[in-house]
Amino acid sequence: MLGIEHPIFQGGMAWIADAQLVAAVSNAGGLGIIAAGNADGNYVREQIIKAKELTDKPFGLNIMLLSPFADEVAQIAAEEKVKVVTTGAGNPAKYMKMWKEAGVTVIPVVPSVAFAKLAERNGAAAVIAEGGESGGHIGELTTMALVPQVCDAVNIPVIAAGGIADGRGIAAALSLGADAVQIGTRFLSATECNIHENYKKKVIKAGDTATVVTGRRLGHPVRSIKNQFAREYGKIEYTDISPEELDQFAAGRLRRAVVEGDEKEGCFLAGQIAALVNKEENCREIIEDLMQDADRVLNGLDKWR
Ligand code: TUI
Repeated sequence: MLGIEHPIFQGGMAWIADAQLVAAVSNAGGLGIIAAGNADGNYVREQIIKAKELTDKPFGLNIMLLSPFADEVAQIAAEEKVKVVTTGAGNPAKYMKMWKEAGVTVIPVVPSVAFAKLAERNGAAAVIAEGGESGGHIGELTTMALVPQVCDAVNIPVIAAGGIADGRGIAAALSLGADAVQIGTRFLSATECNIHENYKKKVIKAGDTATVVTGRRLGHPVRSIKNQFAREYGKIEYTDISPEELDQFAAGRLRRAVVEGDEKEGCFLAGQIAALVNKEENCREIIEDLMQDADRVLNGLDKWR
C-alpha cells in the first residue's frame, strides 16, 4: 500500500524526527515520518524538502493536532503532496477532504476502538493503534488490550504501537492481528538521530521503571523519563495551580531535553521499553536487527503447533 520494504514505521517524535532521521529510516526500507510537533509551517516545509533530497523512498509527516500550527501544517502536507500523513493527539476529520484530494494517504493514531471506527468512517487508509506503553502523549489502554480490539473493529490495516522495540514486540503485534508496527524509542539511539548526547545516554541507561506519566489532571497524559522536571510537574499538577500556569511551567521543556540535554529541567519523552535500547546503531542496523529478530521469534513459535 505504501511502497515500503519492511512493515516498520518510525514514530513521529516532536523536535526529534527531522529529515535526517526520516531519510535514514526510509532508505533502510522502513517508513520515516517527519514530526511537525509544535513547529511552524516554514520548519515543516523545509524538512519535507530536505527529506525529498535525502531519499527517493516514501516518507511521512506526523501532525500533532494540539499544535497552534496544525492548520498551516495540514495545508503544507497537501501542497507538498506528502505520501503519508499520520496524526496524533486529536481528530483529523476537518482535513480529510483536502488530503484525499491531494492524494495523501491518511493514517491517524487512535487510542480507542471508538476512535478507530470514526477514523475508518472518515476515510482513513489505516490506523495506528497506540497503547499507553509509548512515550509522549498517551491514551488509557495498553497495547496488549487495544490492538486486538481495534483489529476486530475495523476493516482497514492496523499498525501497532507502544512498547515495541525488538523482534519479540513485532511478533507479538502480528499475533494480536496487526499488519505493521510503529517504533519510536528504539530510534532515539540511532546514529542519525540528532538529539543531545545526554538524551541518548538517558534512554540507553533507562530500566523498566524509568518512566512516569504526568499531565492526567489536564487530560493530556504524557510519559517521560523520571527526573526533577517530571517530579515537580507531578506534584504541582494536583495543587490549586491554574491550567495556564501549568502549561507555562511545561512550555519549552522538550526543547530543553532534545537541544540542550538539560537532565534536570528538560522533559525526556520515552516509552516503557527504553530498557531494551542499549546501544547506538544506525537505522539500517536497527531495521535489519528488528526484521531478523522478528523472523527468529516467529520461526520459534512453530513449537506450539
Ligand atoms: O501524539 C502522540 N504523542 C505525542 S504528541 C506530543 S507533544 C504534546 N505535548 C504536550 C501535550 C500533548 C502533546 C508528544 N507525544 N501520540 C499519538 C497519540 N494520539 N496518542 C494518543 C493519541 C490520541 C488521543 C486522543 C489520539 C486521538 C485522541 O482523540 C481524543 C479526542 O477527543 O480528541
